[in-house]
Amino acid sequence: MKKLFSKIMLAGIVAFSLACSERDDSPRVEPTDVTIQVNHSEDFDQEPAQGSKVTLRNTTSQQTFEGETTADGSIIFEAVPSGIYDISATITMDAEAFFNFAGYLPDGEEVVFNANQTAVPINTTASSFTVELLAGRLGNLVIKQVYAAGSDRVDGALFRDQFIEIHNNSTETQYMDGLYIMGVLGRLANSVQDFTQPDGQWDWTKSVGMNAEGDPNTDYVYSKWLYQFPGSGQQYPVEPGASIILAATAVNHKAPFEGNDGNTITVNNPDLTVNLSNADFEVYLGDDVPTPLASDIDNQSVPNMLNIQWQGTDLILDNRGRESVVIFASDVDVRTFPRYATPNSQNITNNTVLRYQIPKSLIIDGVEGQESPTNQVPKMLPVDIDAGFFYVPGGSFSSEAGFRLTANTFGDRRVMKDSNNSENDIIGKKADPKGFAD
Ligand SMILES: [Ca+2]
Ligand SMILES: [Ca+2]
Ligand SMILES: [Ca+2]
Repeated sequence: MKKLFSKIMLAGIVAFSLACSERDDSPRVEPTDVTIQVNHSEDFDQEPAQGSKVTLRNTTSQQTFEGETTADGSIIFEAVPSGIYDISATITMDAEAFFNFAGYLPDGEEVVFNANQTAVPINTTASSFTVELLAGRLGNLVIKQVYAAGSDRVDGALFRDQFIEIHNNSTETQYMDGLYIMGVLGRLANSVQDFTQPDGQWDWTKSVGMNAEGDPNTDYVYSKWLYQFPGSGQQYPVEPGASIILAATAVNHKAPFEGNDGNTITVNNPDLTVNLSNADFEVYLGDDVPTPLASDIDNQSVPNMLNIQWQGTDLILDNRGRESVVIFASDVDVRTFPRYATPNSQNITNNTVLRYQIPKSLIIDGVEGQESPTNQVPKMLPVDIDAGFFYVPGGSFSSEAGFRLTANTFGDRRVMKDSNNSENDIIGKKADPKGFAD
């Protein structure tokens, strides 16, 4: 037994000596220079990640090497003893740094990316590694296009061709199912009254029966119109970089179509309007209003929104552009939320319109439209939802939409600019369903 052991030992020493015959006293744990390349994932086009903190930890000795990647996303650790290592990389970006990198603001104050590879053999023949940073879902649904102006009263489609487009600005598939879209009620006059705030906006603290946690004026928005997307959970996916169209009425407005009254609805100049026959959703109020619009026809191949509250007899947006739109999610059915009358109505009757009170914290995205910089109504959205506003230079019936700009393209994923300030993010341009502003 002892003899056999010695023979194996001897054979081992001989083999080792042979392997190291070119060098004299190389240690068994031969050091090597190790290169670690840190990249972002495909969501961000595998861009090199500058400033990532990288750690190598020997799983036996616990010896640790740390450093930060340079501009090309790499770092070199010198004289790392051969062995088994865990490799990790991390980078934390505050909201501003992430905006500079991606072109849209993240949900929280900061974003943390991580990469991990465990039990990696490192030796003279394995000394170069690439790791990929991952994070949770980054980004959200954003309102990409608001077409409120409509098209020429004589030659176009008036307001019946209006639509809203919502874009998945995130790194993961999202679902429209059950989300809400709402026009925010604002006062259309600047005059200061005893029921307004100093800027002329409704002072909701004076609404009959107001009872809300926090500030009714700054912590909530109130409904002008309100619809819910249909679906049971995962029926209506939107891939990263893709979008959906919510049409007032999902028909090709460029071509003649038959209205509810049997008469043909037509436009003189098809170039002024849009084809919404392939819209993803539409509003249909034919079963809800006493006198439906002739143009409000129900395209059977386009799912209808769930109608909660409406303004007029279809999804009719303010053609002068004074329209603020928010999308929000709520686990609790919004139909059970408190409702209030505007504070100028102090005698509530059966005919008083009550407005749903929506906590600002539920809002996924919101954009504020105004008629023009020189003709504004009181600000409708809290500044942390939209610090500014957009408008269309052509004004009413100009065929122009508020159109969100492109920030970046990562692989196939087109990312819209979102600084939560429409003044920087949205321009006025001819409406183009699923097109791009730039
Ligand atoms: Ca309709
Ligand atoms: Ca339909
Ligand atoms: Ca936003």
